[in-house]
Amino acid sequence: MPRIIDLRSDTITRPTDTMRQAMANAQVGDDVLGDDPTVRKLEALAAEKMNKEAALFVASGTMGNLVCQMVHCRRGDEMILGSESHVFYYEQGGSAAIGSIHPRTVPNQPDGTMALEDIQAAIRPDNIHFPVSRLIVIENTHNRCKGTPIGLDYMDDVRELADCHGMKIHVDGARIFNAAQALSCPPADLVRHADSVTFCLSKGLAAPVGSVVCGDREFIRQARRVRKVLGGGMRQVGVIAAAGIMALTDMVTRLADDHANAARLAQGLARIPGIAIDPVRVKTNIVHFDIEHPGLLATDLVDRLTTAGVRVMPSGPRQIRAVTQYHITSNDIEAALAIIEQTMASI
Ligand code: TLP
Repeated sequence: MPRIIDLRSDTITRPTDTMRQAMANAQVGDDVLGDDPTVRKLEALAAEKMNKEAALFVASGTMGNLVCQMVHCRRGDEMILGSESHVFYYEQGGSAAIGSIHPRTVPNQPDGTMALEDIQAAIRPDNIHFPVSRLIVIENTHNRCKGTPIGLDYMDDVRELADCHGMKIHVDGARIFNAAQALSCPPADLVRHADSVTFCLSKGLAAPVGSVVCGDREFIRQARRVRKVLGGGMRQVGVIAAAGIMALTDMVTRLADDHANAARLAQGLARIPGIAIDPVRVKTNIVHFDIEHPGLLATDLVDRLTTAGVRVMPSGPRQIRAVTQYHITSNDIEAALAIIEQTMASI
C-alpha cells in the first residue's frame, strides 16, 4: 500500500516521541484551582515568547479567539475583521452566537491585511443608532490569503488607528511562529501592538492539543473567567501542556523546513498544465492553487487525488489548499507533484 501524502492541514501533526515522554512524566494538579505546575510552566514560557505579562492555556484556537473577543467586547459591541478571516469564516459565528458581538467585515487584501482606509471607514462615530466599535482582529499568518505573514509596519499603522478611536487589537496568531520564521523576527515583535494574541501549539508545532492566549495580567484574569464559563476550565491538564512545552522548545525552528517544502510544491504546481499559482506568493507553509482545467471542480479533483494517494482540501469552488507540516518530507513533495501531474493529465 503506497504511503498517503497528507497535505490537508498542519493540524494533523501527531506528537513526537519526546512529547509523549514528557506527557507521561508530567507533574499535574487541578488547573482550575491553579495547582498544575506544568500548565503554569507552559503559560510562563508562552508569555515570555510573546513578551506579554501573562498567558492562559486553552483547548483550541477557536476557544482562544472567542475568549479574547468576549473579554474585549461587551454585549452588542462591534468587531472589525477581515472577510476571509478564520474568526469570521470558520468559527461557526461563535462571536455572535455565544459572544453577542457584532462582526463587521471589511475585505481582506490578497496579502491578508485590511486596507487602513477600509478599517477607518468601518469605525462607527458616536451615535445612538450604532454599535460601539471596540475591537480590530488581525490574522497572522493569514490562512485563506495564502498563508501570508503580516509585517511589523502594518501592525504599527493599525495600532495608530486603533488608538485614535480607543479600540483594542486582537491577533489570531494561530501560526504566528510561521510568520516570525518567514519574516526573520521574534514573534513578540509581531504582536507587540496586540492587546491579546492567541497562538496554536497543535498546528505546525505538532502538539496534540491546545492553544495559548497572551495579554496583560488583568486581561488574562478576565480571560480565565470567560474560559471557565465556556467549559474550558480543565483539571489535570498538565499531561497536555507538557507536549505544548516541547512544541515551544523543540519545534519552532524546524518550521523553516515546512516553508521550503511549500515553496518547492508551489514551484512544481506552477509547471503543471491546468493549475494556476504564483509561487512567489507562497511565503509560509500554506499553498493555495486554482484549477484552470475547464469543468473541473475542486471537490472532484480532491476525490481523484485522494484515490491517487495525495490528500488536500478544497478552499473554494475551483481552489485547493495544500499545507506542509512535520510529517512531510521533500521526497513526499516530489511524489505528490508527480501524482498531481499524472492526475491532471488523465482528466
Ligand atoms: N484552522 C484549520 C481549519 O479550521 C480551517 C486549518 O486546517 O487551517 N485561526 C486560524 C488562522 C486557523 O487556521 C485555525 C484552524 C484556527 C484559528 C482555529 O484553531 P483550532 O482548530 O485549534 O480551533
